[in-house]
Order: sequence, then C-alpha cells, then structure tokens
Amino acid sequence: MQPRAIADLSTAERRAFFDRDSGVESAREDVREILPKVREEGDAALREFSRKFDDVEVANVDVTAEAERAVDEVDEGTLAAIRDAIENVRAFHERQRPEDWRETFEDRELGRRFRPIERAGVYVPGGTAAYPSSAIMGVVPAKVAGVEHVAVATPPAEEINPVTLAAIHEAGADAVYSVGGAQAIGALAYGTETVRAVQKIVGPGNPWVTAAKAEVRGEVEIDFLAGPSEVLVLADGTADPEFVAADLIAQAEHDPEASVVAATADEELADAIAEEVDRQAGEREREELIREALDNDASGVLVARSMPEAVLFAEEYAAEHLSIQAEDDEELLDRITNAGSVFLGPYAPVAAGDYGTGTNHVLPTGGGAKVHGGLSVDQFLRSSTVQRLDRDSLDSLSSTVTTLAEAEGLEAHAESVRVRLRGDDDATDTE
Ligand code: HSO
Ligand code: ZN
Repeated sequence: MQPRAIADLSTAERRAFFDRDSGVESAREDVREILPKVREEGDAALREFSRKFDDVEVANVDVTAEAERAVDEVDEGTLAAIRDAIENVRAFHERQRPEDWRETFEDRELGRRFRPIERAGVYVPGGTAAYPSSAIMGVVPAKVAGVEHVAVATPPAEEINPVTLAAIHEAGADAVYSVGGAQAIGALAYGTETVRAVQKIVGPGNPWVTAAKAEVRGEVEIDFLAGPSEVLVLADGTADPEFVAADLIAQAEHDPEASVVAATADEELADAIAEEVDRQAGEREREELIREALDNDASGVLVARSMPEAVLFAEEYAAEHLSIQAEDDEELLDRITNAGSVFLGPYAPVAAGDYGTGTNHVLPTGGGAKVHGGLSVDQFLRSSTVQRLDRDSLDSLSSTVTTLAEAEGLEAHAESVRVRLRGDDDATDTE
C-alpha cells in the first residue's frame, strides 16, 4: 500500500472515496422479483428462496424456541461476554430515552409525549461471519424504547450459529425467524402465515437486504440503508502506526467492499501506517478478504498538506466510524459534523464500539452520516404533541388564529374559536 497525497488525487479518485457504491443498485432488480413472490406466496416462497439461495431445507421458519435452547449450548465465557455487551448497550441506550414534558408558553400549556411503536423487525446478518453483536445492537434499543413485539430474522443454515441465537434470545427478542436476504425483509414487511408483519425494519445486511429495505420503504418504516463497513482515521505525529493500521485492517476484514482510510499531515506517519498495514494484513486469518478491501478504490493512506485539509476530507467522506488519534483530538472533533460514531484517543479501537462500549454499531455508511445518525432508542418511538388552553389563553390567541383562518378562506376554523369566546364581556362583567 502506497500513501497518496490528497492534493494529487484525480477527480475520479476523489469520487471513489466520496461516492462509495454499496452494490445496492445492482441488487434492486433481483429484489423486485423476490418481494412480490413473498407477498403472494408467503411461507412457501420463504422456503423456496432458502433452498435456492442458502441451500437449506428449512423445517421451521419460526425458531424462537431454538433460540432459547441455544443459551444452554453456548460456553460460559461467551455467554458472559454476550451478557456484558447487552448490559453496556442497555445502559447507554437507557440514557437516550426522552422524558415526556409539559411547559407553559406565555399562557398555553404545551408538551410532547413519546410512545413506542408496537412491532419492530431486526435483521441479523449471517454470511462469512456470525453477527451476534448485531442482534444486540438491534434488539436492545427497541426493547429499551418499550416495543412490545421485537422480531428477528436471520439467515437459515443446517445449524444456525448458536452464539447468534443465544444473543438474540438474551437481548430480549420476542420472535425469531430463520429467513435471510431480501425474502426476510419481505416477510417482515408484508407478513406470512408464520411471520407477523412489523411496522419498522432495522439492521445491517448484504446488498440484497439493503435493496429490499429500500424497496419496502413507504409500506413500512426502515432505519436507513447501511452498506459495507467504513472507517476513517485522522492521525497526527503522536499516533501509533501499529494501532492505526490495526483499526483499518479490522474493518477491512468485514467485506471486500469495505472502505478504510487513514488521513494525516505527517508523511513519515503515513509511510509507517502503510508499511504496518501490509505487514499486519499478512498475519490475519482473513488476509485475502482484507487485501481485497485494502485494494478497493475507496481505501488508502492519505497525506494532507495540513490537518485542516485532512479534516475537510473527513467531512466530505462522512465516515460510519471516525477515529481521531491525535494530540488535539477534541479540537479536531469540534471541526467535524459528519460522522456516525467517533472514537477518540489511541485506546478507543473501533472494535470496542462494535462489541462492547455500549454505543450502537448500526450506523449510516456511504456518506449517510451527513443526514442521519446511527440506530438509537428514539428511532423506535414516535411523539405526540399536546396543548391545553383555558379561555384566557384562547382569547389572547384568537386574533392570530381567526385572521390566518380567514386569510386561508377557512371561515369555519375561525368560527370554532369565536363560538367559545362569544359573551366574553358578560363573563368578565359577572366576575
Ligand atoms: N463494524 C461493523 C459492526 C460489527 N463489527 C459487527 C463486528 N461485528 C459495522 O459497524
Ligand atoms: Zn466491525
């Protein structure tokens, strides 16, 4: 891996970093064939697609009881780690729960109340790795929000990973379905004989899952489109190249399409990071996958002429994970607005947030951090606004309301105010 100067990047090279293609567009056509079949044929379609795409003959689509039993199959150490992660994620997400409030504005009592949606679906990916951690990240916030029915869909297998099943159960899922891919999203969106339709679907997945989420959006709510993992490390001369390289490699092992970037104004550090990346990649179990991600056009070690130039690059990139390994990390963070989750200092590897600090790892990718944040409790809540007026507060507002109502030609609106205030003078007279 050769460091490159940001100033020397061609327009096409810059675009590769900023317009990260998650492969979702090319999956859309397939998904448009899968979803209608699920809607029309229900469970039969789920079984057929599991046979076709996962090469599995699914006995029971509903594996809720298996998830409960899996807890006994998992060794003690793993179960303890699952429970510790759940505790940390719960504690952080409890803190996000908004309070209902009422306040007086002049003489009007106004407020907001928050109530959970009733039914949520969480997609837990399978694939080349198992993702018990993603089960925790999806289910726990929904439960903390108070969602009554939280369903999980995860791809079928001869034997579904017991650690994934145990994590799904321990996190508090109410129903677990053995179905993956676009068909899982269809099942959660439309419902089948076995699968209960939900109101909102969250969680990461492969391009077919993501394309299916894009397709059902409108009929059900979704969190956002989450593609391959990304990390951008902003580093200064104080950073340890070994740590920076390890963070790049860790996210690279997720996906050949992962985008991993280090940006620094220190040329020597850039060389050291690039060397470390090459060396460490050779020592990793998933070396081949890692090297593919490192060769990706959206990955690289970049040299800026100054830290402000590196910051500008980070802002435009809008990383899913932003790691700042620099002496003035807080000052650098002050200048950043676009980032899904931020990791400050040399001892905050992204992997800590992936599994256990308590923050959520379901985060916007592909620049999505410019417009929304990661999965959180409020995404499972909706709010109602509340107002209470007494006769005096209506009186003081009446001219504003009746004037605007008449300007809109909505005389009955104005009258609904006047009818309440008629005889107002009498009322004051008799006081
Ligand atoms: N880094 C991934 C989440 C994950 N890492 C799951 C390990 N397991 C996307 O944020
Ligand atoms: Zn990760």
